[in-house]
Amino acid sequence: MLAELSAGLCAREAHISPKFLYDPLGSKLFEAICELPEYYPTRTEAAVFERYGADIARAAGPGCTMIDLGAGNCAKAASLFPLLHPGQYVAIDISREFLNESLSRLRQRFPHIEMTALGQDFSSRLDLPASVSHARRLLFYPGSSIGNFTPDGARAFLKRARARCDIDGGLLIGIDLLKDEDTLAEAYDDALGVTAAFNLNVLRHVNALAGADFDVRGWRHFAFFNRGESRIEMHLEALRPMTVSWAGGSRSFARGDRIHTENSYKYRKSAAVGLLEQSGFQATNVWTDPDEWFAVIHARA
Ligand code: AVI
Repeated sequence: MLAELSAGLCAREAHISPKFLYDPLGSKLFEAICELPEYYPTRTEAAVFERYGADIARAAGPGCTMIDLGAGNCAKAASLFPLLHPGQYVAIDISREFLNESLSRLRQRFPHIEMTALGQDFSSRLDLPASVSHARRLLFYPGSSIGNFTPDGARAFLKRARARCDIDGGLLIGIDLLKDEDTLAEAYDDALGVTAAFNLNVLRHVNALAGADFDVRGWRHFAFFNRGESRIEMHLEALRPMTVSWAGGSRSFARGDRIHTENSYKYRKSAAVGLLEQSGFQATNVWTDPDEWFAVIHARA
């Protein structure tokens, strides 16, 4: 982790992997982002689940083994339990502690579903223990988290995930679609500054992880839509010249220098389907909201 952080901070274009945005406070700030009026993806995806729940359940088939990639508070999966009736639910996220809290609440509401929590950075490797049934594995990857990979990274990730399914397996994924740039820009730079706090918090996390001495007040949140790459980019911009040190390294930043912290790719509907097919999946259904802002796709493995 230290080597990864150090390499990113020393790179010609300094960067910090977006996975470091999610310490306990970062996860809470992300939950708050999902409540913001500007951040349309969460509510738009929820509306698609709500409207097409019965169709989604038909496509997924009954009694699946639901594997939730990046489960967080498990709320999205839980909202689908009454429709999908999974036989087993496997919640995977970086923080197992957070998952255990969520699962203990869910076990009371759904005592007939066997539930397992796995603390794993599944973005680089997906290991499922032998206790996870092979029957009808349904990979559940909502929230357009796939957008935080580059398209190449997304294909590599999807191929690895698909390799964990047998022929009766599938994928239920949420993908954010390309839309007008003002809507996109506001979603990543809200009026309350919650996204700014989420982004700046990565510096506190890096201070804790790498013994760094970032002064959070010396940086500002900067997000914009990069049209050529079809992605929102989040950066942190230095407000004054400074030198930052961490265990095993240091770097000087001039005023205006940036650290790239996240990409969030936005796909056209056809490109979203293409991404799945290039990864070996066969899309069976694409559901969207009436404005086509967000797509939920079911694909066979
Ligand atoms: C988790 N991920 C899909 C979010 C996104 O929209 O890319 C993370 C996020 N970054 C800023 N706001 C939300």
